[in-house]
Amino acid sequence: MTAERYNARDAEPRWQKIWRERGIFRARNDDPRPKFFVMEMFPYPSGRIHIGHGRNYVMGDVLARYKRMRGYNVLHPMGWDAFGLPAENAAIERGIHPKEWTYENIASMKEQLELLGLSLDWDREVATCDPSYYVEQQRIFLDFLEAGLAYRKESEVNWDPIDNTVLANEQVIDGRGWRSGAVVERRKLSQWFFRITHFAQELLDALDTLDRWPDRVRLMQRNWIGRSEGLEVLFELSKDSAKAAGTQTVKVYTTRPDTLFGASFLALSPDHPLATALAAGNEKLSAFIAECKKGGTSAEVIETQEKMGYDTGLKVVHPLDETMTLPVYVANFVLMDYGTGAIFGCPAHDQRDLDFARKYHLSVTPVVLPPGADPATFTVDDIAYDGEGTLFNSRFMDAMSVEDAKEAVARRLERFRVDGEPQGTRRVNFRLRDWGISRQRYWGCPIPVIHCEACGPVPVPRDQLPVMLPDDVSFDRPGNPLDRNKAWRNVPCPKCGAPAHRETDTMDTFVDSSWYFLRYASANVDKPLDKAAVAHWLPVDQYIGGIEHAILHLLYSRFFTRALKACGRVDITEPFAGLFTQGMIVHETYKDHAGRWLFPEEVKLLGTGKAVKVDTGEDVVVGAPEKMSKSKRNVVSPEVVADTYGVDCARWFMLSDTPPERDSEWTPAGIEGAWRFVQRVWRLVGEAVELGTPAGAPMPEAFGPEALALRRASHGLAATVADDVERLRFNVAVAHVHEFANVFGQAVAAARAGAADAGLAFALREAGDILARVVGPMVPHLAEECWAVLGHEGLAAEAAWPEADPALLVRNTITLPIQINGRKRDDIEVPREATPAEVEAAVLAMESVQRALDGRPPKRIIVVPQRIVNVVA
Ligand code: ANZ
Ligand code: ZN
Repeated sequence: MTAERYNARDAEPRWQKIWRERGIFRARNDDPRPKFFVMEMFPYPSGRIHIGHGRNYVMGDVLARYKRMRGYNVLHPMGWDAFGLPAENAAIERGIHPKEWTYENIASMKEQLELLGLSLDWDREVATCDPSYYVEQQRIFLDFLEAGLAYRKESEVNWDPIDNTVLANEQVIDGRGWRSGAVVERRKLSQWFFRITHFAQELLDALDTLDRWPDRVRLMQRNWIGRSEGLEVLFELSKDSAKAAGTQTVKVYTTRPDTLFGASFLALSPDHPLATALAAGNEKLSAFIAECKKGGTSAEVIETQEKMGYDTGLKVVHPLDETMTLPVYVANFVLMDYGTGAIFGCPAHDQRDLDFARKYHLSVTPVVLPPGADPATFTVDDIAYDGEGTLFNSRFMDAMSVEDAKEAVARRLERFRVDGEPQGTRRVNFRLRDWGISRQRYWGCPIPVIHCEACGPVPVPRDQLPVMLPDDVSFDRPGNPLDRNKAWRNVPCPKCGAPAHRETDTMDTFVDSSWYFLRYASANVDKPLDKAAVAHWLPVDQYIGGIEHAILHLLYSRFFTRALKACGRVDITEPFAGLFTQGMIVHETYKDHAGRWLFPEEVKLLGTGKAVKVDTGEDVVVGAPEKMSKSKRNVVSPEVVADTYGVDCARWFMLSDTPPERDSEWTPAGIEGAWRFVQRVWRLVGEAVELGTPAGAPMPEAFGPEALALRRASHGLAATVADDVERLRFNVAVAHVHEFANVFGQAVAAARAGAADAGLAFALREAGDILARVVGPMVPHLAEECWAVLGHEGLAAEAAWPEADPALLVRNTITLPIQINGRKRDDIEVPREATPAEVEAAVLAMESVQRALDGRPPKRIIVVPQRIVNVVA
């Protein structure tokens, strides 16, 4: 008989070795079976992983293993998002070279991932910092450049005036440089951009086709792309102002032309050409504009900073009433790169405008009346009204709806002419900006361009790619070490041969992650972007990752496939057919009295919410469960779990109880429950071996009730877990396995009690065979061990998913007794999920009930769900 206990510590490494040696997770491009491409977002090699990182990999792995058993040619690859700032920080703080730091982390994290028993094709592993990866990225850059999809323009960066260096947004903390503490300024630099806006409408429209993406993610993308339909309106400067300004008109963009009679000012962006022109002779205004540029470039900074304005003294004429004029301000909340860089402000109906108006004592005239409000008394105090309503205080628009008023103004202003131009022009705008990819950093993919004084930016000839990152760099001074590396930087111009210099900016690391899934498909180093291989594997059937990437990464990837298609490099448009965003793993936090965070293994839980330190017995402060993170030490390492319980327990636990999209709490009780379950499966399979028929025994002619019940449950399990896994309802699959284990246990007890006929023996063996395979994707090591004791030759990982016999699929019905006037008269079989009303109707239609009622309607009928039906005649 089988060993008493399942010994995961012995079994897990043994099976992992066998999987590795037989290379069973390697995917071949020429495999004739239908393909299935599943991947999880690749990790940043930051150090070591904890169990909180593992959940999405395990989910992807369950699907990969399941699909393999279903006969698919599965591609389940892994790689490393290996460029980025933390490697440079390690270099600065600890003097270790970014490359060394990164590759060491990759090595140890790879070991940890292997420990989790993931069925990955490591032959296709990529690290984005490897020249064999980024050489193709440089070719792609040149393709984009040739196609006009990459270009150069001036743009703002965060500038640290003490360290004299450009900062990444995450290096700006509360408006100050992370190292120097200096107030960060905005500076203009010439930078590289990808023209993602070229695809704005398409990226938006195609969201409708992504029906296997969460609605939430699609909505976030839709808002990010931010299509809006509005009107460009020309405001004429008053005569004196026009003379002072040297221009006749200012063009604004508005999505609310209906509120024009509520306008109380015009505002220009500090970067608006008119503001620049006015500042030329005006020290105060230049100082104000300089002030606006403090605090960094991130959207967050710009949106939350206090509204500031400068009154230029200029006046514009109201386009619908030439007797009215409005003051013109320069204001910090108007962005130059949206619309026209100028707005009209309507304080009653826009919060920013209202804040601004209150600060500068401008009038607030409501023009949209909320439903049910009284026009005589309605006012706006400190909350602008941006809802629907009826126009008032608006002359020809009075009593119109917002929609109708927008149309009425647009029609009117389209007809008016200013200098021969229509005063109003309908315009569609997108919030989406072109993607600035230049980073003034060392640890990134070099941009393959050489700057020549005579020729301008010249692409590096393709036969000179890759432009390799130099290894000899120092981080002893702030700034980008590539700028200081003369030997690398100074090169002759490829065009004219004159002395020139390399582009020292590197690419945003989001570029690296925008096409790695294509690289997985083309695993051949000589053909890193193989059209045929991409056509074979793409789109990714199931992509799994965190919601934090819902916008940028996914949008950039969707842009990349389109841009590559435009360059003739691939034939696909959408990269990810299915997307799933998993919840996080959370864990309690522990602190000692000195306020130091403690690791869970330093803490002994006493139940009742109390805990003490293992070594000193000192009380520990237990905090609420939070996302596992290194900084709070509330992490569990895969090694510790593997050593104590085995990774199958960890896998089982991560899949249990909580729906996969929700956060799940890691608890000692939970992992112990998983351990007991693993042992239980092992025992049940052992019983099946002992009490069941040998492998391959013929099926008996007939089955008794116990055998039939078990067979129905086994086949039902195969069908329902298949369905659960297909829909990524892993917690439901786990619940179904638990239910089945109970039925299995009862059958074993019956067999032990003497009911062991040939039919039951067959059913027990079948149950063991089915159970071992059904749990295989979730607890793969245990499954192998079970499969082996059941006497099978091959690997469970390569076994076929058990086909459920339709004849045995139990219908999901229940039988309810029917009482009439307190006496049981009959039974009724109804679907388990039938509503009381449905049950009632079915009962009343029964012949026996109709007879008992003798043609009269019942006085009362009471359905006790799942229990009984009482009819009072
Ligand atoms: C007048 C107005 C009245 C506006 C009102 C809103 C409410 P979306 O929908 O996102 O496209 N706007 C236009 N260009 C701007 C810029 N460069 N920087 C900052 N704000 C700008 O937003 C369009 C609205 O945002 C426009 O409509 C404009 O303010 C403002 F009751 O015009 B609105
Ligand atoms: Zn040149």
